[in-house]
Amino acid sequence: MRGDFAIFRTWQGARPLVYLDNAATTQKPAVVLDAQREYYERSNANVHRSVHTLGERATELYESARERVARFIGASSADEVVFVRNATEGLNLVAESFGRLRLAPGDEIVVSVLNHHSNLVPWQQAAARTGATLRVVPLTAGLELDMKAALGMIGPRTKIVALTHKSNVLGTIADVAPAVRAAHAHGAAVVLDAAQSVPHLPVNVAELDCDFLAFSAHKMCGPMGIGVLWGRRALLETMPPYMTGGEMVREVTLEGAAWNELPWKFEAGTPDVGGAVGLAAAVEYLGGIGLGTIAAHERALSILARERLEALEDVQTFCPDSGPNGIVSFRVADVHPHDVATVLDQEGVAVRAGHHCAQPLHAVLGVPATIRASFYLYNDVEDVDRLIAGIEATRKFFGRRGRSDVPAARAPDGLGRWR
Ligand code: C6P
Repeated sequence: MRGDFAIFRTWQGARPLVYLDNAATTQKPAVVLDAQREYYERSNANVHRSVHTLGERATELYESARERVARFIGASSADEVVFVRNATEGLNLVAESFGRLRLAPGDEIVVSVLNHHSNLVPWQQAAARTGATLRVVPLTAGLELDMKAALGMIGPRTKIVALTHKSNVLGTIADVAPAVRAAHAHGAAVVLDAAQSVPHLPVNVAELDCDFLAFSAHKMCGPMGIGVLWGRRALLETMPPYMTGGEMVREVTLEGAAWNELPWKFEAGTPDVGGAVGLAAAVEYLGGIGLGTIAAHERALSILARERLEALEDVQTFCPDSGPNGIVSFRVADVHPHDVATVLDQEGVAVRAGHHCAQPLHAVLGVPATIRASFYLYNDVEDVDRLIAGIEATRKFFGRRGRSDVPAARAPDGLGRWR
């Protein structure tokens, strides 16, 4: 697949590029870049407001992209697919609009310690606005979502259950079915952050039976600047708009306005038409390979990476018992993760170091930061070799005992996984 991605040819580093920062954003294949370029060269116009040919062509491309996305995630109607800027905006939309509608003092929002800040901070804010409180589902000792604890928390006060489908740090895939059933039994809605699952696994909203699901195009070979919020029609229809202005209204007088139909009620202003076209091309590209194939490929590479990292004396990994799923976060004893990432970069290996916008999770893991290698369809076994060689270079650079000014990881916080 690497031949589809120009970045590997245009890279000018001393060594060939090994890109292992796919959880942050993925590279873009030629079909996506071509689709966007072709749109701007041949069909560019504003949508939903022009009767001229270009305007109609742009509208047709934009709306057919929505239909393509709807089919990709198993939505029953394209009207349930709202184009937003990214997963973060989709989650904020739900927290603000649905939260305003549904939450009152004494109500509870169930989140998990796996949640990315984008699926945590909006709920903290919603709770502060409405007087609701947050309940936080912990992890098991095996770094899985503690479903038993989740089921103990979901009850008559629960109005919203907002979970991470796949963790961007641990790669843990949450089997959310029991939580969905419990939430629905109590009349609560389930919001899934699918920023790391839709790009990497087959995801079907009908099978998941969730109520909202958000993801970003840029993590799935698509462009930056566009994402998707899928929502159950019955809920979206009752929700107030998130932003107001042009396009999202049916009629406006000086006294007030009536809202447009779904999904446009939630798409104020000129949308990212070129982005939607690029996203549709990305969906087509991934669909052509098969999400099951992608998931298996990444999993195999990450299992190998984890094994080889753990074979190194000074390395500890953070993976769930169910195995790494395309993501391996780790630490090299006594060397700060940013230093490791800097040495790896000099070796042509791009990884991310830090808290990955999941500070509460790192607090539970007992470390302020990790190094993260995240795989995608264009990675291969040689990339794992280069990662391991880069870690060897890091250990050599800092000496076996490493620098003394960086504190070692704290003792395991009841999770008991590391030395
Ligand atoms: N995680 C990472 O390096 P946006 O920025 O809106 O496209 O995606 C936010 C987001 C939400 N949920 C999860 C699980 C995510 O992983 C992310 C983005 C990147 O891990 C950037 S922090």
